Amino acid sequence: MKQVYICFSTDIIHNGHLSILKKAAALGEVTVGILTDEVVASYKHFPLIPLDERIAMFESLKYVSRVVVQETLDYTDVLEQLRPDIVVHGDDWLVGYQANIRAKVIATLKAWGGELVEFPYTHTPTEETLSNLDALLSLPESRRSRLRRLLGYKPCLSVCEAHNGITGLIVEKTTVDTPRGRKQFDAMWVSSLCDSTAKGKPDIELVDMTSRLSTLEEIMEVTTKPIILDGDTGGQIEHFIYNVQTLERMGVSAIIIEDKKGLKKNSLFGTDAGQMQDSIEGFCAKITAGKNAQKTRDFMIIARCESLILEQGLEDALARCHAYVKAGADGVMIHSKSKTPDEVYAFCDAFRQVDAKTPIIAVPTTYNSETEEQLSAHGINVVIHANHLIRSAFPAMQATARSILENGRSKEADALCMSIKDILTLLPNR
Ligand code: SPV
Ligand code: MG
Repeated sequence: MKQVYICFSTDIIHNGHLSILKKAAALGEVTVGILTDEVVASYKHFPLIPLDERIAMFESLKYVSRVVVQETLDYTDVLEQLRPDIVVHGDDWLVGYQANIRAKVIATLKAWGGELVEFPYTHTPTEETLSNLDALLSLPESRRSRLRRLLGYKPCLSVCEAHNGITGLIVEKTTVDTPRGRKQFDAMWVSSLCDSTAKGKPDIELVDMTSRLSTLEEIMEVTTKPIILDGDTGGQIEHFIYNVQTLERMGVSAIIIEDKKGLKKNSLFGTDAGQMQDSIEGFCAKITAGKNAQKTRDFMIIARCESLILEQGLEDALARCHAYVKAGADGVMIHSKSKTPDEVYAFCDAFRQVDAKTPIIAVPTTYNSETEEQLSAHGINVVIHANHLIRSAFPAMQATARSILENGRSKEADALCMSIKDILTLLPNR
């Protein structure tokens, strides 16, 4: 009997899947490959159904003899292991980013005389309806837990700032095809700097929580990715515990609070701003109160250490972060305004000798020569690109405003703008 291989990433099995499986079974004994959660999340969306349940779903089908895990979008490794006679696929991968994958399948199969059999891809009404299930990803229960789940299987998450609906959509939808596969952001950072700047205000906890929550609402209405809120100092403990519960209820995945007190100013001012660090005991009490207040297991409270910003040294940063983890913090963010990554790497290397698993978060605004890959090699699990959408938008908007003033008309500014047609069709009607 011929050996047939077919790969799936779907959360739900509908008629179209059953029909192609039936055709595959008519060709021989069918092995189904299931893409891992990580691979599905990287090229499509976060899977609603986790890998082990998707495996069980396919194992129970009469057309399927066995199920294996396919660990990359590229078929080469799995095909070389299984050496099937036939690979089955719909004919929907002739163009687009999958065309390369298809070409490699054909080349790999050649080595043992295998063939690719493609069946016409049929869009069914059921499939259309089920694709709306993506909307479930934005529900609080589903969205909230996703940051923890991503941290569970991805060594390093890439996070970008969003400060309103449109920037949320940019973080949600932007994808790039790289030689190593499709890439997209894993989560959004709702920065205090960007949220304040977008409202024309300084980053001093002047934009109050009610206003921050309305920014979150605006972003959450149009996106599905997990959200990390920059919670500044977390405020008074008595207020913090209420805010934790509100954020949880909304479906925010994590809040990061920093160990400063008094009038908070942006960290990148460093020691010039005369900022005060909280005591270890004071900040630990805030973390513990927040952890005791939260109602779900999913929500994360991440402690941000300002010792390097305030030039208190590596030992102080380490002592504080270990204490914060003991007090219940689900992760530590080590911040730095240095132009090189040296002090952050020294911190990470020393921290990891004592604590192998607590997630480390970094914000490489000043040391941005480092790639996510280099940061990850030092044990950093979340890289936040904290302010880049607003910083890139501002000069673009300013140039347009100047051009209109200088020319007394907007014709010259057309070159700086997207077309009316594009802006009108940017957002699909829902
Ligand atoms: C923010 O984005 O608001 C931050 C990071 O807190 S930083 O601006 O570097 O302090
Ligand atoms: Mg901030």
